[in-house]
Amino acid sequence: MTVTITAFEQSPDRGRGLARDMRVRWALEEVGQPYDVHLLSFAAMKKQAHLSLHPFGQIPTYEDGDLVLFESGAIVLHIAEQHAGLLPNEVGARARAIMWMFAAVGTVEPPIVERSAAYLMERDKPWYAERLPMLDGRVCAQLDRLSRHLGDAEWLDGAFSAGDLMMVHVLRRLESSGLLQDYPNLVAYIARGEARPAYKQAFADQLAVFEAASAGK
Ligand code: GTB
Repeated sequence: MTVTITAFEQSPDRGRGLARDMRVRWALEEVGQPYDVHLLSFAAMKKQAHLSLHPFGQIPTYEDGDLVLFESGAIVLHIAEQHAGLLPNEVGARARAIMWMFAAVGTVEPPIVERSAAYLMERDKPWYAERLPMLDGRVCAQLDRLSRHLGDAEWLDGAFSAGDLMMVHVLRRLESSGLLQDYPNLVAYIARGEARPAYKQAFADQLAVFEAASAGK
């Protein structure tokens, strides 16, 4: 049975690999699992056919036979549990890798998403300029701590894991923010993630979707 995931028919990030299907694609590439992609418009995401897979009407989803999952973190964890390569075998190291996945989506990502949402929805509002330093401050508080933890290490806890995969992708959303420049070790950490062959393949595949959709317009 082939795994099928869902992704944007035409991603609003214009193929920069920032939408969350990228995490799932990257994880599948890391473990060598082939997959199909079902592309969806915003309208299709809110139709019953997709809501029956994802109650919040979003991407990505993951289908493998009878198993249907949503939430990129849960999907990546499932992939990592099914295949070797993304989680260590030793119980403690495995628990810590999963802990970093949660840290990525539960601690580092929320202020980044809040900042992006404010830019998208409030940047023409009179309060935006006043609010931005507070949003930046919340993001940087987490970057300070993460940067201090990472130090000169290659990855967050020993070998590359699903925790790094999630964290690198979360941080990538800041690439055009200007906030990463004060954290050269985080910039290098992201670059190490992006240099992985599995990342490159996943990135190329999602970019090809965007380019094909743009060419067909
Ligand atoms: N917590 C869920 C998960 O991790 O899977 C969040 C899923 C989610 O937010 N999905 C978004 C979605 O389906 C796409 S990734 N949105 C459509 C909707 O809600 O109607 C979020 C995203 C979108 C666009 C950019 N971008 O343009 O840079 C980045 C990230």
